Amino acid sequence: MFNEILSKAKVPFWSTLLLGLTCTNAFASSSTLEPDDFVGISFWLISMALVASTFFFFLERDIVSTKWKTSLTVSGLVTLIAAVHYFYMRDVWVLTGSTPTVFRYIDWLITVPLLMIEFYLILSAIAKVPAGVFWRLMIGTLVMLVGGYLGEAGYMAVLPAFVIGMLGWAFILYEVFAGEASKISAKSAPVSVQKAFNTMRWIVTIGWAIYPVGYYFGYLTGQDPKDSANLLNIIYNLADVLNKIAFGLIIWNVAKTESQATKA
Ligand SMILES: *C/C=C(C)/C=C/C=C(C)/C=C/C1=C(C)CCCC1(C)C
Repeated sequence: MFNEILSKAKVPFWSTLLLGLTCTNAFASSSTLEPDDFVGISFWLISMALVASTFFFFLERDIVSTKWKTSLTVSGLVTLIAAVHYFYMRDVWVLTGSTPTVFRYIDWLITVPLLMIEFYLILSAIAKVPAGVFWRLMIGTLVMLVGGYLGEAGYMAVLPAFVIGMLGWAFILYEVFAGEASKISAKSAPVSVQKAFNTMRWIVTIGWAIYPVGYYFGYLTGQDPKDSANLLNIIYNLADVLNKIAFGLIIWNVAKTESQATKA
């Protein structure tokens, strides 16, 4: 009987179950959240928005055609991984009032490469993409994050670390605006995919620019450390909403539109 249930249950069932279990973690602690701790409140809000987005992306896999399913899976994984890290980050912040740098960077180290994979997938759904595109996006990501971490965790002076991070990001921007990835999109993609690709690269430009702004206000203004920590975390949190949830919604939108177009 159990086997029968196992074989009949579809993917959304399993992901929903898994998420349900994950959510129990969300209620685990942080009982000391103060009504005037706005940074703490933002951690809470975003944790929940990330959980809801994960449900949404996994369930919506059902309505798109096969070649788009992986993209939605990856979007859901990004918000799932971030949700779990937000539970931990929220606790560090609420309980100690300090910046949860390690959890933040572990999260980024997994989710930023996944977002880069989305670029690759969205192009792969319509054209053959050389592996070099993928590797260049990965290298840029690593340089950017290692630079940032060395600065934020105190292994290096904050300014040179910032410069290293900026160089990694510049390398990614070059690839998506002028490199091979952009040429493939311009040459072979249908209009809706080109539009999505275009929006995604503006997210990587404008949306991602919010992070170095956060770093600047967190470490480079010479202000009171408590104010700097507040600003740093609120700016990073807002940036995550845009770059994880909105980014996923753009992909969901193009996947849905393209699936309907090819069905008709
Ligand atoms: C879901 C998380 C995302 C999309 C995180 C993105 C993070 C960045 C774009 C970080 C960029 C940084 C620089 C460009 C300069 C150095 C400091 C960083 C690491 C904050």
